[in-house]
Amino acid sequence: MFITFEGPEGAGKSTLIRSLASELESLGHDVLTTREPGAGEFGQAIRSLLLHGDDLPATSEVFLFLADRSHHMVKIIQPALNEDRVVLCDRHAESTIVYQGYARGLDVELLRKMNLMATGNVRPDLIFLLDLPVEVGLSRIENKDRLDSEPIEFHQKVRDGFLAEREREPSRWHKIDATQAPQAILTEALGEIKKRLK
Ligand code: T5A
Repeated sequence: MFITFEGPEGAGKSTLIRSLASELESLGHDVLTTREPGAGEFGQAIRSLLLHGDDLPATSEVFLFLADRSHHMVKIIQPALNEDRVVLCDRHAESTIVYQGYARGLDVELLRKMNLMATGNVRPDLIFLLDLPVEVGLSRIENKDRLDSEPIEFHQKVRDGFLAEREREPSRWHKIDATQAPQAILTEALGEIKKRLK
Protein backbone atom coordinates (compact mmCIF):
# COMPACT_ATOMS: atom_id res chain seq x y z
CA MET A 1 0.00 0.00 0.00
CA PHE A 2 1.35 3.40 -1.04
CA ILE A 3 0.43 6.23 1.37
CA THR A 4 1.55 9.84 1.03
CA PHE A 5 1.36 12.78 3.44
CA GLU A 6 0.73 16.29 2.22
CA GLY A 7 -0.06 19.69 3.69
CA PRO A 8 1.26 23.19 4.26
CA GLU A 9 4.57 23.82 6.04
CA GLY A 10 4.87 22.61 9.63
CA ALA A 11 1.71 20.51 9.46
CA GLY A 12 3.28 17.63 11.42
CA LYS A 13 3.79 15.09 8.61
CA SER A 14 7.17 13.81 9.79
CA THR A 15 5.93 13.52 13.37
CA LEU A 16 2.89 11.50 12.24
CA ILE A 17 4.90 9.26 9.89
CA ARG A 18 7.34 8.33 12.67
CA SER A 19 4.61 7.23 15.06
CA LEU A 20 2.50 5.56 12.34
CA ALA A 21 5.48 3.50 11.21
CA SER A 22 6.05 2.17 14.69
CA GLU A 23 2.32 1.39 15.21
CA LEU A 24 2.08 -0.40 11.85
CA GLU A 25 5.26 -2.37 12.51
CA SER A 26 3.90 -3.48 15.87
CA LEU A 27 0.84 -4.78 13.97
CA GLY A 28 3.17 -6.90 11.82
CA HIS A 29 3.42 -4.75 8.68
CA ASP A 30 6.69 -4.28 6.83
CA VAL A 31 6.97 -0.49 6.54
CA LEU A 32 9.19 1.79 4.47
CA THR A 33 9.31 5.47 5.44
CA THR A 34 10.67 7.86 2.87
CA ARG A 35 10.35 11.45 1.66
CA GLU A 36 10.53 13.86 -1.26
CA PRO A 37 12.77 15.54 -1.97
CA GLY A 38 15.71 13.81 -0.35
CA ALA A 39 15.56 9.99 -0.30
CA GLY A 40 18.93 8.34 -0.86
CA GLU A 41 22.13 10.04 -2.05
CA PHE A 42 20.68 11.21 -5.37
CA GLY A 43 17.66 12.70 -3.62
CA GLN A 44 19.85 14.39 -1.00
CA ALA A 45 21.88 16.13 -3.70
CA ILE A 46 18.70 17.42 -5.36
CA ARG A 47 17.23 18.42 -1.99
CA SER A 48 20.15 20.68 -1.18
CA LEU A 49 19.88 22.40 -4.60
CA LEU A 50 16.14 22.90 -4.07
CA LEU A 51 15.99 23.97 -0.46
CA HIS A 52 19.35 25.54 0.30
CA GLY A 53 20.52 26.95 -3.03
CA ASP A 54 19.98 30.34 -4.64
CA ASP A 55 16.68 31.41 -6.12
CA LEU A 56 15.62 29.15 -9.01
CA PRO A 57 13.47 29.75 -12.08
CA ALA A 58 10.11 27.98 -11.53
CA THR A 59 10.78 25.59 -14.44
CA SER A 60 14.19 24.56 -13.07
CA GLU A 61 12.53 23.97 -9.71
CA VAL A 62 9.86 21.70 -11.17
CA PHE A 63 12.33 19.63 -13.21
CA LEU A 64 14.44 19.06 -10.11
CA PHE A 65 11.43 17.85 -8.09
CA LEU A 66 10.46 15.55 -10.98
CA ALA A 67 14.01 14.21 -11.41
CA ASP A 68 14.00 13.36 -7.70
CA ARG A 69 10.55 11.73 -8.00
CA SER A 70 11.32 9.52 -10.98
CA HIS A 71 14.55 8.26 -9.41
CA HIS A 72 12.77 7.74 -6.08
CA MET A 73 9.97 5.73 -7.71
CA VAL A 74 12.25 3.44 -9.70
CA LYS A 75 14.94 2.87 -7.10
CA ILE A 76 13.09 2.98 -3.77
CA ILE A 77 9.27 3.09 -3.84
CA GLN A 78 8.43 0.59 -6.58
CA PRO A 79 10.80 -2.12 -5.25
CA ALA A 80 9.17 -1.75 -1.81
CA LEU A 81 5.65 -1.97 -3.26
CA ASN A 82 6.71 -5.07 -5.22
CA GLU A 83 7.59 -6.66 -1.86
CA ASP A 84 4.15 -5.74 -0.45
CA ARG A 85 5.61 -3.26 2.00
CA VAL A 86 3.55 -0.36 3.34
CA VAL A 87 5.24 2.79 1.96
CA LEU A 88 4.79 6.00 3.97
CA CYS A 89 6.08 8.91 1.89
CA ASP A 90 6.44 12.47 3.21
CA ARG A 91 5.25 14.57 0.21
CA HIS A 92 4.92 13.31 -3.36
CA ALA A 93 3.25 14.25 -6.67
CA GLU A 94 0.49 16.37 -5.12
CA SER A 95 3.08 18.77 -3.68
CA THR A 96 4.21 19.53 -7.25
CA ILE A 97 0.63 20.20 -8.37
CA VAL A 98 0.07 22.52 -5.44
CA TYR A 99 3.43 24.28 -4.91
CA GLN A 100 4.57 24.58 -8.53
CA GLY A 101 1.04 24.72 -10.02
CA TYR A 102 -1.39 26.53 -7.71
CA ALA A 103 1.23 28.62 -5.89
CA ARG A 104 3.95 29.27 -8.54
CA GLY A 105 1.45 29.45 -11.39
CA LEU A 106 2.72 26.70 -13.73
CA ASP A 107 0.15 24.84 -15.84
CA VAL A 108 -1.54 22.35 -13.48
CA GLU A 109 -2.78 20.01 -16.22
CA LEU A 110 0.71 19.82 -17.72
CA LEU A 111 2.13 19.09 -14.25
CA ARG A 112 -0.34 16.19 -13.86
CA LYS A 113 1.07 14.63 -17.05
CA MET A 114 4.67 15.26 -16.00
CA ASN A 115 3.95 13.63 -12.64
CA LEU A 116 2.59 10.50 -14.34
CA MET A 117 5.71 10.34 -16.50
CA ALA A 118 7.89 10.64 -13.39
CA THR A 119 5.98 7.98 -11.45
CA GLY A 120 5.41 5.49 -14.29
CA ASN A 121 1.65 6.10 -13.78
CA VAL A 122 1.79 4.93 -10.15
CA ARG A 123 -0.38 6.98 -7.80
CA PRO A 124 -0.82 6.75 -4.02
CA ASP A 125 -3.60 4.51 -2.69
CA LEU A 126 -4.23 7.03 0.07
CA ILE A 127 -3.19 10.65 0.54
CA PHE A 128 -3.38 12.22 3.99
CA LEU A 129 -3.90 15.97 3.97
CA LEU A 130 -2.74 17.47 7.26
CA ASP A 131 -4.60 20.75 7.11
CA LEU A 132 -4.04 23.78 9.32
CA PRO A 133 -3.93 27.60 9.10
CA VAL A 134 -0.66 28.54 7.42
CA GLU A 135 0.38 30.89 10.24
CA VAL A 136 0.11 28.04 12.74
CA GLY A 137 2.28 25.74 10.61
CA LEU A 138 4.92 28.39 9.88
CA SER A 139 5.16 29.28 13.57
CA ARG A 140 6.22 25.67 14.27
CA ILE A 141 9.29 25.86 11.99
CA GLU A 142 12.57 26.89 13.61
CA ASN A 143 14.98 27.04 10.66
CA LYS A 144 13.22 28.23 7.54
CA ASP A 145 14.47 26.97 4.15
CA ARG A 146 14.05 28.64 0.71
CA LEU A 147 10.43 27.52 0.32
CA ASP A 148 9.38 28.13 3.93
CA SER A 149 10.57 31.71 3.40
CA GLU A 150 8.10 32.46 0.60
CA PRO A 151 5.53 35.19 1.45
CA ILE A 152 2.38 34.29 3.36
CA GLU A 153 0.23 34.65 0.18
CA PHE A 154 2.24 31.81 -1.39
CA HIS A 155 1.56 29.55 1.60
CA GLN A 156 -2.14 30.45 1.53
CA LYS A 157 -2.31 29.38 -2.14
CA VAL A 158 -0.63 26.12 -1.11
CA ARG A 159 -3.24 25.44 1.56
CA ASP A 160 -6.13 26.35 -0.76
CA GLY A 161 -4.58 24.21 -3.50
CA PHE A 162 -4.45 21.12 -1.30
CA LEU A 163 -8.08 21.63 -0.26
CA ALA A 164 -9.10 21.99 -3.93
CA GLU A 165 -7.20 18.84 -4.95
CA ARG A 166 -8.92 16.90 -2.23
CA GLU A 167 -12.31 18.06 -3.53
CA ARG A 168 -11.41 16.73 -7.01
CA GLU A 169 -10.81 13.21 -5.74
CA PRO A 170 -12.24 12.81 -2.23
CA SER A 171 -12.02 9.00 -2.14
CA ARG A 172 -8.22 9.05 -2.51
CA TRP A 173 -7.70 11.72 0.17
CA HIS A 174 -8.29 11.81 3.91
CA LYS A 175 -8.13 15.26 5.52
CA ILE A 176 -7.07 15.58 9.14
CA ASP A 177 -7.29 18.70 11.30
CA ALA A 178 -3.57 19.15 12.01
CA THR A 179 -4.14 21.60 14.89
CA GLN A 180 -5.12 18.61 17.07
CA ALA A 181 -2.67 16.98 19.48
CA PRO A 182 -0.26 14.48 17.84
CA GLN A 183 -1.95 11.49 19.55
CA ALA A 184 -5.39 12.40 18.16
CA ILE A 185 -3.91 12.77 14.66
CA LEU A 186 -2.19 9.40 14.97
CA THR A 187 -5.39 7.65 16.11
CA GLU A 188 -7.37 9.10 13.20
CA ALA A 189 -4.71 8.23 10.59
CA LEU A 190 -4.22 4.70 11.92
CA GLY A 191 -7.98 4.09 11.89
CA GLU A 192 -8.17 5.17 8.24
CA ILE A 193 -5.25 2.95 7.21
CA LYS A 194 -6.68 -0.10 9.01
CA LYS A 195 -10.03 0.46 7.25
CA ARG A 196 -8.33 0.54 3.85
CA LEU A 197 -5.96 -2.37 4.53
CA LYS A 198 -8.97 -4.68 5.13
N1 T5A B 1 7.94 20.79 -2.36
C1 T5A B 1 8.04 19.44 -2.21
C2 T5A B 1 7.55 21.37 -3.58
O1 T5A B 1 7.51 22.59 -3.72
N2 T5A B 1 7.22 20.53 -4.61
C3 T5A B 1 7.32 19.18 -4.52
O2 T5A B 1 7.03 18.45 -5.50
C4 T5A B 1 7.75 18.61 -3.26
C5 T5A B 1 7.85 17.12 -3.11
C6 T5A B 1 10.11 20.27 1.34
C7 T5A B 1 9.68 21.53 0.62
O3 T5A B 1 9.59 21.26 -0.77
C8 T5A B 1 8.32 21.66 -1.24
C9 T5A B 1 7.43 21.61 -0.04
C10 T5A B 1 8.33 22.02 1.09
O4 T5A B 1 8.38 23.44 1.14
P1 T5A B 1 10.79 19.76 3.81
O5 T5A B 1 11.93 20.29 4.62
O6 T5A B 1 10.85 18.34 3.41
O7 T5A B 1 10.59 20.67 2.54
O8 T5A B 1 9.61 20.19 4.64
P2 T5A B 1 8.11 19.83 4.74
O9 T5A B 1 7.75 18.59 4.03
O10 T5A B 1 7.35 21.06 4.38
O11 T5A B 1 8.00 19.52 6.26
P3 T5A B 1 8.00 20.55 7.45
O12 T5A B 1 9.40 20.74 7.89
O13 T5A B 1 7.23 21.76 7.06
O14 T5A B 1 7.27 19.86 8.58
P4 T5A B 1 6.34 18.58 8.82
O15 T5A B 1 7.06 17.33 8.51
O16 T5A B 1 4.98 18.72 8.23
O17 T5A B 1 6.18 18.74 10.36
P5 T5A B 1 7.03 18.11 11.57
O18 T5A B 1 6.45 16.82 11.93
O19 T5A B 1 8.48 18.19 11.27
O20 T5A B 1 6.64 19.15 12.70
C11 T5A B 1 7.07 20.49 12.69
C12 T5A B 1 7.14 20.99 14.16
O21 T5A B 1 5.83 20.98 14.70
C13 T5A B 1 5.75 20.11 15.83
C14 T5A B 1 6.94 19.20 15.74
O22 T5A B 1 7.37 18.74 17.00
C15 T5A B 1 7.98 20.09 15.07
O23 T5A B 1 8.59 20.90 16.03
N3 T5A B 1 4.47 19.39 15.73
C16 T5A B 1 3.35 19.75 16.38
N4 T5A B 1 3.10 20.76 17.24
C17 T5A B 1 1.82 20.85 17.73
N5 T5A B 1 0.82 19.97 17.42
C18 T5A B 1 1.05 18.94 16.57
N6 T5A B 1 0.06 18.10 16.24
C19 T5A B 1 2.36 18.81 16.01
N7 T5A B 1 2.91 17.92 15.13
C20 T5A B 1 4.20 18.30 14.97
